[in-house]
Amino acid sequence: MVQVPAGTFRMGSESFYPEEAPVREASVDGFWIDRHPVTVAEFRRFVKETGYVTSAERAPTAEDYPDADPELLVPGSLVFHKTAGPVPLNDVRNWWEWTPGADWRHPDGPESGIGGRERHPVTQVTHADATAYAEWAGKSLPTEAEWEYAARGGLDGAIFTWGDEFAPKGRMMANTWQGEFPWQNLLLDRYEGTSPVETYPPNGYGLYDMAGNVWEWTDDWFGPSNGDGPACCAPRDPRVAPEDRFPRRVMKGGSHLCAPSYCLRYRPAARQGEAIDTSTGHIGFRCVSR
Ligand SMILES: [Ca+2]
Repeated sequence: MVQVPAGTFRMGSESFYPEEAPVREASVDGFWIDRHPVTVAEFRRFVKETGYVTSAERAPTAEDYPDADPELLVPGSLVFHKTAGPVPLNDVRNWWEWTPGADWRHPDGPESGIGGRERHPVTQVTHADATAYAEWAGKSLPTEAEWEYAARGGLDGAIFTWGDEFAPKGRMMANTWQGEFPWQNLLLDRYEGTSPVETYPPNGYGLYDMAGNVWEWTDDWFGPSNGDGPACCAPRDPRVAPEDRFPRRVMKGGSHLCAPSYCLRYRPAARQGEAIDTSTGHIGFRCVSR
C-alpha cells in the first residue's frame, strides 16, 4: 500500500458532467491505499481461504426481484459486447447484456475464463463482494473524497491524474477507449478489455490505474441530490423494477470503456452511481487502511 498524507483539495469539476459539480474544498485525514486495484489473483486467494461466493454466483430470490422474469433468477452478471457498427447511444442495453454464468471467474460470460488474467483487476464484483474482501484483508473501501484525493496524486485541480493533457508527447497514460464507442476500438493503448495492473505510469503518489482500466467502488452513497449525467457507465440489472429498488454507491476512475466521444470519465473528478446489487466487467475496487 501507499501512504497518502492528510490534506485539503479541490474536489469535483465544473467543466464536464453535472454530477461532478460544484467544485468544493474537501479534507481527508492521512490513510494508506492499495497501489493498484485488487487483482484476480488476490481475489482468488480470498475466495480460496474463505469459500466466499460472490453475488453474481448466487441465484437471486423472487423476494429481491419481485417483478423479474423467473427465467432471469439465475446466477449471472452484465457483460459488454462491442457492436458491429454505430448504435443509438441513449440505451445502454445496446452494448450491455445480462448474461447467465458470468461472474468473476468468467468475466465475459460462461465460456470465458481468467487464465492469463491473474494480474488484471478482478471484475464482476458487487459492492458487497468488495466489502467482504476488504474485511477479510483487514482494510476498508475508500470514501469518495479519499479516492479522489489519492487519484489526484498531488496535482490539485488537474483534469487527469497526470496533468491536463490526455496523451503527453503521444504517450498513453491509461487504459481507456479510443475511437467511436461502442463499435470501433482503435487500441492506441493496446488493450480492448481490462489490462494488467501497473501497465501505465503511476500518478504522483505512486498509484497505478487510478484512471481507466476499471471503475472502482467507493463507500459513499450516490444520492439523487448529486444530480445525474447520462448513465452510460452504470448499466442496471434488467431484473429490477422499479429502477430505484436498490440504492447506489459512488464509483470512480472510469474504465476501458470510457471513450471521449461518449464518456470522458477517466478523470479524478468523474463519478457514477451504480446500484449495489449490480456487477459488470468494468467495475473493480481497491482498499484503504486508516
Ligand atoms: Ca483500451
